[in-house]
Amino acid sequence: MDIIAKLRDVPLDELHPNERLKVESDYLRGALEAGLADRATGAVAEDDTQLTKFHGFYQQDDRDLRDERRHQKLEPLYSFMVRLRLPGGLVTPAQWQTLDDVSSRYANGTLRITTRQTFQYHGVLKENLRPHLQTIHQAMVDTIAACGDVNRNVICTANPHRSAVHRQVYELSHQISTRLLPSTRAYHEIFLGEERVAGGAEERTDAPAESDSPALDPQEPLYTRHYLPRKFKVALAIPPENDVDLFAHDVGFIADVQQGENGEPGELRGFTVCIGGGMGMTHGEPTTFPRLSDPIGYCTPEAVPAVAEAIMLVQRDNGNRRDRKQARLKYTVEEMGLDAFKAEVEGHLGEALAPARDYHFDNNGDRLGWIQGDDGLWHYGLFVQNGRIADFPDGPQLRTGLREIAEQHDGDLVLTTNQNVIITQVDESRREAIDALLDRHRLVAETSPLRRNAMACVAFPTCGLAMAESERYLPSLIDKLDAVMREAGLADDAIIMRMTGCPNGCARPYLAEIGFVGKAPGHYNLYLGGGFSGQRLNKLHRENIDEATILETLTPLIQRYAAEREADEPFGDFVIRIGVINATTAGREFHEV
Ligand code: SRM
Ligand code: SF4
Repeated sequence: MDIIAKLRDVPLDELHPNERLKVESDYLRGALEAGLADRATGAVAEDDTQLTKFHGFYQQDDRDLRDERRHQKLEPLYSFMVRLRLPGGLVTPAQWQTLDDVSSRYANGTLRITTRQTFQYHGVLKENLRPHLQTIHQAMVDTIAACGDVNRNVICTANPHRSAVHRQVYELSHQISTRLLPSTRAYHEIFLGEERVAGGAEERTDAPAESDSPALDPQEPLYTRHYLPRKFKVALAIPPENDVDLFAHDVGFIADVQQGENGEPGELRGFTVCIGGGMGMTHGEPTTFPRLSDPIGYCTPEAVPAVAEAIMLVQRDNGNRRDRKQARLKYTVEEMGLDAFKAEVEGHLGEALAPARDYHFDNNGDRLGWIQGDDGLWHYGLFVQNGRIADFPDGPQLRTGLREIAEQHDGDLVLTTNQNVIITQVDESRREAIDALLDRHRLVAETSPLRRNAMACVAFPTCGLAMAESERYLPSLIDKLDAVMREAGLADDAIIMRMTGCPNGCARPYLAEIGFVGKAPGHYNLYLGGGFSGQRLNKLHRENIDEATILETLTPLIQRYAAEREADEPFGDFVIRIGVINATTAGREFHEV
């Protein structure tokens, strides 16, 4: 039964209030036009704060200044976070220069690489939203569906220029993104000045010629005016690299590649399809939990966009629309069972998926430094601490340096899901020049493997959900843990460490060997035992601890790891083997000791 049939007899009042907002929004227009014109406030209307998400931006206020503004009887200092849709993370040098320009013209002068391979801007004032979106539109970049209850930025193993298979997988990320775009013209009308066509939204011009889905709603054929119950995320990975953390997403496609010479990928044969991953949970609510996706079958490369669409339609029609905390696809899978979900997917496809195939991942990091692609060109993976591209006083001049590289180099720049950037397509003869630029702007600092493998989410001061610091705090905690690692003789070892300011899991902390999740200012839950290649969730070890207790807890464990580990044994496996923590084998058992 489709969504319209299912929801026809259910009064909207029985569903989550956001469901009414979507249905009554006139296909995501709401009162945004009037809200943008209202100069009396830096905010938009309350209801519209939900709708802006579908267009790629969030209303926020500076949390550092909240109390001061309240005392001064001023409204909070509202601004917007703007997130780009950038499937596969590729930015041309010309686009980079435009994106860099707008960061100082309309935002806070920094660019933030996200854990989903795109850029975010912070501090965009309401009056600057239109000029911001119009400028990036001229560079062929948009923010459509970057947030909201729709398919989000599609991510894939980084760098299409590394091999023919990387290119094919990157192109699939674009095909999925285009196919699953909402059809409404609201974005073009409200932000880009397009005239509204009488009668409402037009059919999208980039829609696939033969969509497999029934046209339930001519204005919004895939989503209908109900859109999805919740966000929906797709990732594609090329083993042995699991840089995208494949199992953390609603849908994951694992490339099945016939190995070529020198271990580089050869021919792309198809994809194992996984469903039901997700990270978010709520402290103290055991019915919410992170979950890793499960394989449900295998498909050809050509079938990938249709399979992604079919899975999205099953989630659209079966996801929980009463309780947003239970609305992600991972809970739909738990509720329906994997087999029933799969059967509905196959119903949409009109054929059965082939059996899933074996795969092998051996890491979930990025390949930093110089590597050579299969066409002989070189690619430089540059570490960017927590993805923040800025000029740091006494530190790397990341913004200026990368800007200069974009001006002087004609290869693309590719963002990674570990918040780094790859300078691609460098000819042997140009390597020295790039090295000189990296040096001049101090872009390549001496960093430990611990730091290079760490990620933190944004958290304070912009994130409205943060309970503790993350991006602004993790670097100093790593200074201290680096010292512990050095003293233990582990200066050259990598342990995957991640931090978030709340349990929503934006830096995928439940996949880390050591995960910190904010509980209150200065206090974190400490999780241990994640898999080194993103194949196993971790588990709670200590609750609500401060920095002193973090160091007291981790120092002896790191020392024991140095003394007792087996050859090539990752830290996450070690803490399980010595009985410090039990392995988490299924999301629903995440909270069990
Ligand atoms: Fe996230 C909400 C930042 C990746 C799970 N996330 C937010 C918001 C928008 C806060 C809010 O709702 O008010 C954060 C904005 C902070 C700011 O000031 O910029 C935010 N999420 C981020 C980013 C920027 C973190 C980063 O440091 O890079 C990432 C942007 C990704 C992108 O480009 O699209 C980001 N968020 C993730 C991921 C990782 C991923 O997708 O691979 C997750 C976990 C995976 C998942 O979805 O299960 C994630 N974010 C959440 C959740 C919890 C969702 C859930 O199922 O419970 C929320 C809260 C919500 O949706 O209600 C959230
Ligand atoms: Fe904000 Fe929490 Fe996401 Fe961090 S994990 S960006 S604190 S929502």
